[in-house]
Formats: sequence, C-alpha cells, structure tokens
Amino acid sequence: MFCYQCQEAAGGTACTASGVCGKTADVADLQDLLVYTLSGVSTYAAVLNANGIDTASADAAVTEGLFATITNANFDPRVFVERVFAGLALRERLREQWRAAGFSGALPDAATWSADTEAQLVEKAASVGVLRTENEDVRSLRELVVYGVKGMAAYAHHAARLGANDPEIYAFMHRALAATLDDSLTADELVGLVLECGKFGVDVMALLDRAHTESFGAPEITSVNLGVRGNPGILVSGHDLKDLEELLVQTEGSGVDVYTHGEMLPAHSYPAFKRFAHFVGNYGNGWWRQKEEFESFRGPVLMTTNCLVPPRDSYRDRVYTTGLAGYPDMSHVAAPAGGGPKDFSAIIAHAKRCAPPVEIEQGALVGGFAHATVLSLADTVVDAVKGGAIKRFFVMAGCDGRMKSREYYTAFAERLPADTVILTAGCAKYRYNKLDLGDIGGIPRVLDAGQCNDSYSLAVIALALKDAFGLDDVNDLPISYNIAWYEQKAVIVLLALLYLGVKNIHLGPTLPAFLSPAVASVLVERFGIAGIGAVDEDVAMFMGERDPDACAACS
Ligand code: FSO
Ligand code: SF4
Repeated sequence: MFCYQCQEAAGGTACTASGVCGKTADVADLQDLLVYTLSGVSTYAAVLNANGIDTASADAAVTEGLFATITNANFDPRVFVERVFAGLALRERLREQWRAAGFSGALPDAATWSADTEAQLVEKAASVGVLRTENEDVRSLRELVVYGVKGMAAYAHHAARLGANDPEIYAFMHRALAATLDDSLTADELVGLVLECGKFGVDVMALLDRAHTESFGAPEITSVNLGVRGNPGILVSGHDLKDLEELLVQTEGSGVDVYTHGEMLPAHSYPAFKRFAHFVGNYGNGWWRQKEEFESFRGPVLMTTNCLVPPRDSYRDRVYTTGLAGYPDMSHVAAPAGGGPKDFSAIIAHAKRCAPPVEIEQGALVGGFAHATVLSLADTVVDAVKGGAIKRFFVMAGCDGRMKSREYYTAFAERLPADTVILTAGCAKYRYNKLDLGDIGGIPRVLDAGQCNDSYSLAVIALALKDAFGLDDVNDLPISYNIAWYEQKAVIVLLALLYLGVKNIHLGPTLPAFLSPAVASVLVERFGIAGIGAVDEDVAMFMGERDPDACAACS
C-alpha cells in the first residue's frame, strides 16, 4: 500500500505498511483499485455525458464509490471487492453505449482491463496505486484532483439523498477522473483542472446548503444541551442529516432518546429537528475521541459517514454503520432496494436493551450561525467592525484530529485578543468551542456555521461583508484564515476557497504530504498558502497582517 491522502500520513510522508487510521494494506490497495476502476467508468461517462447521453448509473457509482474511499469511511474489504466488480460490469455497459454511439480510439488500461476472480483483483490492485504515476509533480496534481473529487463526491451524495442533483457536477467528476489517466496533459493543464475542481466545490457545497435548508429549514441560533437524561439512547455520528431525520421519526414515542456526536452537532440548529422532544443534545467531542465516548455512551451508535475509528471490542457490537460507512462484521443498515426510509428497528431494539448514557459533561453549546443567521445580524456586525469593537475575524474551519500538534488550535483560540471573532465549521471547532471566550456586544466570539460542508456559509458571509463594506476584494476584509485539515472533504473546501479568490490561507497542523515541493510552491506563489508556526508568533503575525486603522473595511 501507499496512501498519503490525509493529514495523518505516516511520518508526514505516506502510510506504507498499514494506515495510521487503522486501514489495512489489503483495503488500501482495494480502495486504489476502486478509484482506478471508477476512473475507467468515467472515461466513457465523460464522453457520453458531453454528448447528451444519460449516465445516471455511472454518476451514482462514482459518487458512492469515491465517498467510500475517504479516510475513516469504510474499512471493509468485501465492500470494495463488490464495488470493483460492479464497476467493471457497469464500465462494460458504458463501453457498449460508447461504441454504439460511434466512438472509437485508444483507451487507457483503466478503461479496458478485466478480472474474473478475487485473486485477479488483488493482483491488479498492487499495480494501480498512487505510485503508478512516476513523475512526482504529475502524481501530486493527479492526487490533488482525485482527493478534491472525493470530497466533492461526499457532498454530492448527501445532496442526492435529499433529491438534489446537479448534472454538471457529475459531468465534472467524470471529466476530472478521466483526466487523471491522460498522460498527454501538461502540468499547467492539471493545475487548471485543480482550480476548476474548486469551482465545482463551491457548486456542490451550495447545492448541499440549499438541499439542507429546503429539507430542514434555515439553521437558527440554538443552545444545545451537553448533558444526558435517564432514558436509553442512540448516538448518531457522521454527516448525513437524512439518516438522522429517519431515525428521529422511527424513535419517536419509543422511549429511546437520540443524541448527536461529532459532526452531527449542527443538526440541532435546523427547525425540522426541533419538534422531536427526544432529540436530547450532543454527547462528546470530535471524532477522534470516540473510543472513550462510545464506551461511556452505553447505547448503540449509528455512524452515517466518516469519521469511524476501528472500535474497541468492548463496544464494537453496539456500533452500526449505514450509507457508505462500513467496518468488517459490523452491523450495517442498508437502504431499501426499492427506495424509501431505512429500517432502523434493529438499532432501536438494541437501544432498549442498553443502560442510559453516562454523563460526561453538562452545560450547553450555542450554534446555528450559518449564513442566513449571520447576515441577518450584518448591520450589528458591520457596526461592531466600524466602531472598533471587532478588530478581526478568524476563519478556523476544518477538521479535528488526534495529533498532539492540534493543541495549537486551542491555544490559538485562547490567545486571540478579546476583540476578535472566530468563524468556524467542521469538527475543528471541538478544539475551542467549549472554552469560555465570551461575546462582543452580544455576538459570541465563536460563531459556528455547522458541518465542514457549511464552510460554504463562511464564504457567503465573507462575500456579503465585502459588499457591505463596499470593498472590491474579499482579501481586503479584516478576516484571516487559519484552517485545520484532516481528510479529503477539507481538500475540496480548500480548493473552493481558492476558487472564490481567498488568499493567504494558513493550513495546519501540517501541509499535505501529497503536495510535491513544486506543486506546493505553485500554491504558495499564486495563493499565498502557508503553514502554521508557534501560537504567539502566529497570533501576532495575523493581528499585524494589516493595520486596523488602515483597513479599508474599518474606515
Ligand atoms: Fe470532521 Fe471527519 Fe466533517 Fe471530515 S468528522 S474530519 S473534513 O470527516 O468531514 O469535519
Ligand atoms: Fe494513512 Fe491517512 Fe491513508 Fe489512513 S487515510 S492510510 S492515515 S494517509
């Protein structure tokens, strides 16, 4: 195996024996083979698509397959074997359509190879990984595209679950995957593809934002309980709000409470979920602390997406996966073949046999600061900036993770001056959302827009503030970007921000291992991307970045 797709890549280089995330070498190779197979599918789908021929089956296969390969989503080799065989069969059907439509010409190996047995898959898998691209810079750009499209696939899948689909996003995914097989593309053309990926990143997050809001209402400022009640409960983690909705409906009146974990916390801010009296609160923290928290929860846990950590034996039988999440021999709640809600009766029955959760904290967290909420406060915010009460905003969106170096983000939040406001989204918030950072004239100093996909909200807020201040450039706002990344959804969020023209983003706790020195220098030169340093020096650097008295937005 050779995997360097996430921030935890071993030694800051790559995982080569097994994953720091717990992924085994056989699963890593099968994931590479699935990406390769789907790139073959996309080779045909891209052409058919461009010629107005429906590719819905390829759209779904690519979206779901890529999502399954995201860090901490699926550890089950059976899933990848089945998806590769299904991908090959689909690819052959597309190939027939391609031929029947009159197309011909040279094809890459990914579009033509075949296998009949699992042993043949395993043999093939060993030769189609990341290292098959020999040139380090081309490899880096190809993988940057693949990881961006993986993140895009995750958000497209959530939107599709809510009935929202954008054919142009699927068309781009096919075109981009097919391009990663094209040896004729120059490095400049691949850089262009990376930037285009950012455009479709904005589109997919906007699509998901609309789908969430139309399905569940616009998030409202909401106080979320951190304590527990005396009933048995189900803990829901991951990002899929449709799964949460179906579970809430099916648990209503059952005597079982429902709690959120990790990236599900922002669900409490949606009006549609507030009517459920048994939707009690949030339990625990960021994904990486789940071993202790799933243990003390004592009831079943539903993982709707990543981030799943290989479970301890002590609670393993209480974890259920659904959607693209999976783990060997773990109970999985599949979507019914004919459509309609998933059947959560087994997990509900399981909960009834369990003791109530052990309380690990009390109090509340306030969330719901998505773009509609913040923009409804725009006058107050603008006045606070003009009056000098708010000197600077810090976008600290992204991911949490288990590396000790992430303590930086807690210290950074603590040491920011009291006249600054943190805008956050994603699980990165757990590094500072329980600190008592106070408020500025009633505006909390941590404004939580929601899940990682809601980073889109932060961009909408920035663009609206730019207009409110009459600025031409979003980079003239008193906003700094100090973003924590972990997996591939953070890659598409980053590319989306670059597409929107945001410059000087600081990325940590380490820069991606998949950026070759030459590709990293392109990002540094064109976009001012930088890493992080010592907390105090970074705070001073950000605060001195622009003299507030000279700031166009403040005058
Ligand atoms: Fe976090 Fe995991 Fe949401 Fe990621 S739970 S790390 S960027 O999967 O998706 O923020
Ligand atoms: Fe390593 Fe991250 Fe790949 Fe897991 S996903 S194998 S931790 S680089």
